[in-house]
Amino acid sequence: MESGVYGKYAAYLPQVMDLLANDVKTYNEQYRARYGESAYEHFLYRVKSEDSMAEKCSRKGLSVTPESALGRIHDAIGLRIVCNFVDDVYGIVDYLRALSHVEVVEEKDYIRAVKPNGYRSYHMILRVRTPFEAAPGNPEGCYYAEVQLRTIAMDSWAALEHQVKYKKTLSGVDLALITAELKRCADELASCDLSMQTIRNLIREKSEETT
Ligand code: 0O2
Repeated sequence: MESGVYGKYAAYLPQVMDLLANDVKTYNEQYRARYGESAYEHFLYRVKSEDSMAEKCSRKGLSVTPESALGRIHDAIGLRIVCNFVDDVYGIVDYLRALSHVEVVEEKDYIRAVKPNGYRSYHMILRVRTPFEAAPGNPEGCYYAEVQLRTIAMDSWAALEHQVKYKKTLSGVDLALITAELKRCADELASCDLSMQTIRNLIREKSEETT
């Protein structure tokens, strides 16, 4: 039965996701061997449900078809990598850019170009060459995936801001005040991320001197 928005391509999506997830895990093993610690604090990945994807296609005025879901929209596969330190985010970005079977088709550095509400994160849209049949309209064997990379601080901020944005029951609260407070928190967290990075660099320099 191929009634969902992904059609017969639904079966390939978890496999494509696992290919990419394994790349990230391989990087982490190399990083661990070098530094004795993990490159990320946690790493989540998912295939967007067919219902959510069908809703997104409709919302964007696209036909509810595999062509739209896998060719016009690029986050059927989503990976979120949450790191302890900002440099680790950029280390993983460089690694993904260098993969021979991956092409970066879009990048948004919301860490350097912070969104006005305070949102920080690094977003990449990857086109992955796979052994699987591609959806009509896509280059042969190609699937898209969205990768979001951020620090733990950025991640907890985004979760809280998401709640504020989507909670329908926030009547009676001063939304302007909450928005301003969220922005202030985002900037304070960014300042802490910077300080933590500096401390980590110092620790690493010292331990390299003594080994
Ligand atoms: P959904 O339904 O999960 O996509 P799009 O092309 O529609 O995916 P856009 O705005 O072109 O969206 O891409 P962008 O800016 O890279 O954002 C993609 C995703 O990043 C969002 O998915 C959120 O998960 C996250 N994101 C972006 N901006 C914010 C923000 O200000 N606050 C929070 N908490 N998350 C953000 P969607 O759009 O939520 O939905």
